[in-house]
Amino acid sequence: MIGFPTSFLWGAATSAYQIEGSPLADGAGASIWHRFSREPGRVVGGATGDSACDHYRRYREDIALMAWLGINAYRFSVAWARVVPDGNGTLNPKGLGFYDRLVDALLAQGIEPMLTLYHWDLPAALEDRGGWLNPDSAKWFGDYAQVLFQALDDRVRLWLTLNEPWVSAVLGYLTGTHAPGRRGLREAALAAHHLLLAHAEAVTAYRAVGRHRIGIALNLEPQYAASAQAEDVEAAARRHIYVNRWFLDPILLGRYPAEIPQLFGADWPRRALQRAGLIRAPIDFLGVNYYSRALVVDDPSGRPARGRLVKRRDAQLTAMGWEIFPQGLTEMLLWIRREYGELPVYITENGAACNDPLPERGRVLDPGRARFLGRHLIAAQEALGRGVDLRGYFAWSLLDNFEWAYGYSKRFGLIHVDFATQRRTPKMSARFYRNLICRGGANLAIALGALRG
Ligand code: GBH
Repeated sequence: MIGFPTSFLWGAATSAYQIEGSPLADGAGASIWHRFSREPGRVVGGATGDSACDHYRRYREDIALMAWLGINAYRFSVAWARVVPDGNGTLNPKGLGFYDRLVDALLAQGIEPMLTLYHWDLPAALEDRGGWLNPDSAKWFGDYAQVLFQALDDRVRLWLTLNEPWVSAVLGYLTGTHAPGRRGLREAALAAHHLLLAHAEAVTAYRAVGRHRIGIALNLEPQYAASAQAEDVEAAARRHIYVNRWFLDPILLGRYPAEIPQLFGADWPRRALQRAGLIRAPIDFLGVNYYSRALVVDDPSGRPARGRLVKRRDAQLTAMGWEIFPQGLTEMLLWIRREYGELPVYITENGAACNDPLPERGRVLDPGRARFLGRHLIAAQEALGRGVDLRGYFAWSLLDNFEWAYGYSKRFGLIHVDFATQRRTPKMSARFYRNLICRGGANLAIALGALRG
């Protein structure tokens, strides 16, 4: 099996609202997650990101941990409302200053920053103007992106426009489980469309002023039929279009899959879409967030793809209930190349929630997470060997953090965080990853085999 290239990026990822805390510090505006988490019943235990990992104040300590871990890249996101408190309008230099110092501190440790412009924390002031349902939202995002390009493109060489716009649209506007908590099929389709236009707006702006590379991070999930029955096979095919192609096709091919308007039926906002038109703005690389696969059965009541997810009885699940399925990562990477052609790819997120034991004598034994990472890295290596232009891997997440609607009840970190004291303890999985990075990914299978517990 071929090894990882020497230029490979070994990274870890986080996002602003999930780790920073101090959401209103230094003149920042509130975000939709700041608001949403305050609504009763939205987040497990009524948790908010008010403190989270206190990274806003402890970023230097966290960068020291990154240096110990040996990662040569770090993916983080910028809180839009820190930089532009009203979302569109006056710049807040203090908010921008935080990211300016963060980038400098990363570079001083030889860590390549990968910056996500939007990881779900829309300024609340923009939500008051309709949020992603407002056709002006693409322009708002483009203006905000410009500010960051101008401030940081001299030092940031890897940019991502949006994180998982599918999740923003579906969980935020269809199921209502994420901010802003709306529930309408038509709204989800419209929000998705404006998110895509926002992405294109930022990419187009980047071509005028940027000197490096820009892409987008998508949640991609292979869809398997739960049985060989034609109904289930067709349901899986519909969900594949809904989960994977809905965003990939417009971004890479400049048009929606023909089946998408059919899936949404009367809720497809045809008039609005016709007037807006779709912009295809070629990206420099694709970010793939991979966690699991889906097993699908036909279900006429499932909106909009008329499918429902099931679990195999013998499936290995993480603490999120997501099946551990590394082979799906190889298949997804190969499918992307087959379908859309040669394209540089980064795995921008991959990780597992586990029921970790509490730290004991400075140790946290999480062999399940170490095994998860190792097995997915083998799957990544397999794709590399089969010609995929894979440039890097970012473990989700550097730290235990605010897991959206699950609050602090789910832990994804390589590093344990005691949220009462903010004490950090690297887990066994962090040591596993550290040793692996140190060897440049060599002897992966042997390291995996040596894991106990
Ligand atoms: C990522 O999204 C986020 O980027 C990150 O912020 C978060 O902390 C991390 O994962 C862990 O949750 O059953 O059809 O609704 C999660 C990606 C996409 C994975 C939707 C589960 C379920 C598909 N998720 N997917 S469906």
